Amino acid sequence: MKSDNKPAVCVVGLGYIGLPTAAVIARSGSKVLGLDVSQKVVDTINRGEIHIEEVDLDGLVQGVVSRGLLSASLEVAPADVFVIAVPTPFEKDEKGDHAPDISYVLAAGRKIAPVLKAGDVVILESTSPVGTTEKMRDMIAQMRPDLKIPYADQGGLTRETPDISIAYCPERVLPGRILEELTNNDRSIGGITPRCARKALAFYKRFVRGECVTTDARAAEMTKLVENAYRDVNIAFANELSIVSDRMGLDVWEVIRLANRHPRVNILSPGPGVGGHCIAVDPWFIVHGAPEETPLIRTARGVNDGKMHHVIAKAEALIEAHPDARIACLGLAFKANIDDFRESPARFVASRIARKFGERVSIVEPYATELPIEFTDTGVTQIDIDEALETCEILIVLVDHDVFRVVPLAERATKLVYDTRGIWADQPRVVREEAAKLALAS
Ligand code: SAJ
Repeated sequence: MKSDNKPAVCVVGLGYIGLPTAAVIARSGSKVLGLDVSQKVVDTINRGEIHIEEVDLDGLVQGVVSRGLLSASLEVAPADVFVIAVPTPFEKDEKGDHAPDISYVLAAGRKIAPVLKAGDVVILESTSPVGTTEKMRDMIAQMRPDLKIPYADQGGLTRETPDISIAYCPERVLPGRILEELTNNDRSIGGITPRCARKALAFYKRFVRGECVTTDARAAEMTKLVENAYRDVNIAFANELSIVSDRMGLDVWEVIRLANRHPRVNILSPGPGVGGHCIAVDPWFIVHGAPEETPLIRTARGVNDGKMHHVIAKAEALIEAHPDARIACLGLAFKANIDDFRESPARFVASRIARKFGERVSIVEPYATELPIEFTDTGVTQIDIDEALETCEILIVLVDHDVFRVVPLAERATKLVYDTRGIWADQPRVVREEAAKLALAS
């Protein structure tokens, strides 16, 4: 590491996590080289622009690029610290189960191995199945027999002082709040050895204000998976309650609001399913690692995926019961106030409704400039919330965007509403059906 104590850093993968991370490290004064496999991404960043949406990221990237602290490239160069933030998707294995694909992590390790030198620190941030950091270490060891590589034998102590340090340190930031959470959240830092953890800790201390807690690499890998599985299981509980409440004619939102008044109960919110790239994915990494021991986590995944089909069936029944009504699906994003439509249950539900009811359907998504590809040729139109309130009798709330949340009761009291997010607690429950029938008849 350099004597001015500002390590040169190489961030591999300039996506939703890698780019903000690279920018925050650059802001702390380190020179950062960002690597990506896409020439387009590299060119965009080198112009001081960004290819993803994230609050305040544009200004930060523009600033650090113009100060010469951040640049992007397709090609690796020597650095003091390497941070790997590449995707770890899953694929269906031969049994139809979800197998984690760590090939991008190993490819990143292969890429940096030739430029590693004594004293370097390699940190994996990608969400990874337990044991991935060790696999990456083994690959680096194979490619660089000239370097002493850390091994956690002898109770975490190595016979010789290794040349390089290797650690796992997962990100735990929320899209939409990434810059703030990157700096303020606590971090778990898992070293292959305690010495590796301390080296990585010294690096994170340069730009993280949250507490940094050290452990070993496998525990840190599992911690990340557990955090998202915990949330998935708890959302599954809420989603199951919503299906039970539908069956029993209860308002699940009211039941949850009341139950949460208990000092030790905190039920999460039902929705149309669980989306995004983390909570719906990471639990499978645990299930894959211990298939016999994970009935709860596996079932939670099934409940959350099943909720999408429950919502589709309920929406279809409502629409079919009102053959003259026009329908507005409110929202396509995977959660509120973001423009991310990948792995979105709202998008899945809306597209099924669009395919089935065609021209009767309109989509409202303030964060989309155009509708995703699967809506092509369905006959649906994209309208704004004002037009939806003026022209549609059925409103299906799929995303809790603020712009939907603030619609006052007076503008929707006569509508037939299926609110999968519980944003309109004051919507009349019994009268609304009758009122809407009258509105249709007039
Ligand atoms: N959701 C519900 N009900 C709830 C909360 C969420 O249905 O009560 C749904 C959302 O609508 C969305 C999905 O779950 O479809 C996930 O949304 P989220 O806001 O809970 O989480 P993500 O996927 O944006 O980010 C998560 C976060 N993990 C946890 O909160 C434990 C984040 O801190 C992680 O960094 C991120 O995953 C990740 O990258 O792993």
